Amino acid sequence: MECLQFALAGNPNSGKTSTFNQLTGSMQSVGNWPGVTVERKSGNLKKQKNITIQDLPGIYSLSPYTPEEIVARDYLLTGSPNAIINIVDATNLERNLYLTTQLMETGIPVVVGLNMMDLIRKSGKTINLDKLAYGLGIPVVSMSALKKQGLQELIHKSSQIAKTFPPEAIYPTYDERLEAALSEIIDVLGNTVPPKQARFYATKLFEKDELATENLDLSKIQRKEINEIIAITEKIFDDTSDAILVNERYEFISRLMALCTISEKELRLTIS
Ligand code: GDP
Ligand code: K
Ligand code: MG
Repeated sequence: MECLQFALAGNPNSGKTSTFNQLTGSMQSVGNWPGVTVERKSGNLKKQKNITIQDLPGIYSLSPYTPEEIVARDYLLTGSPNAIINIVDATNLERNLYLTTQLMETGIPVVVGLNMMDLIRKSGKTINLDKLAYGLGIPVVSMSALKKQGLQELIHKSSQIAKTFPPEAIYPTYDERLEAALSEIIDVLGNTVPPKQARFYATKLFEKDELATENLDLSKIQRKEINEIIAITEKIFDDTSDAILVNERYEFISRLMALCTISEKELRLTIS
């Protein structure tokens, strides 16, 4: 039987541990990530022993500012999981999706587990899952780790996407002027990075992420060309590169939110 490894990623308090415990039961092994005192937990599925779940520390982004972010990012770039299960707190959708955009850029297939849906139902709010999935371009599964709902579907979708993921990675697209800069950086990178991770490294180099710059063995000419691309784009946007990217991520997310959520006010207007 084929062995699959899924990484569980999400913001702190999104419900990762609850999901992990439901999926693996007592089949867990606990330790530390190398070099840091961040807890490392992995386990096999209760029902499908060939599937291993790697719990990652709770994070808000893949910018390596905290030990948790470094651990999660290193694992995603070098541990080659077959899929990422991104646990998203549906009651904090907008904020949680910020990490989702970055997870998608790693080139690893992502499934969103839209958790806490029991609370959404109770609140009377609605999230259109089809539209959210359409806008993201990846599967979204409605779930509640607390009520043990949606977990089988989550695993089913993850196994599916791990096996059928198209060769072209799916990731959010931004303003065409930023897209132009990113594809120029990808051209400059050439075969310096694995093709699937080119988008990830292009965004990180664009935002002048020091760890990415250190990790890559770029020539002087490559560095110079990338710096020129960044400088021109900063001029065009009249903003710093890291701010450009953050803004574009939030623009993408607010378009998504407009697509998939209906405010209670709008709902009342349509009813009355
Ligand atoms: P983690 O920080 O991502 O590992 O999140 P936890 O699994 O520790 O969950 C954070 C809190 O949210 C805990 O109090 C959980 O009981 C609660 N929680 C997790 N999933 C759900 C859910 O689907 N519905 C509700 N109502 N609460 C949940
Ligand atoms: K917690
Ligand atoms: Mg936890």
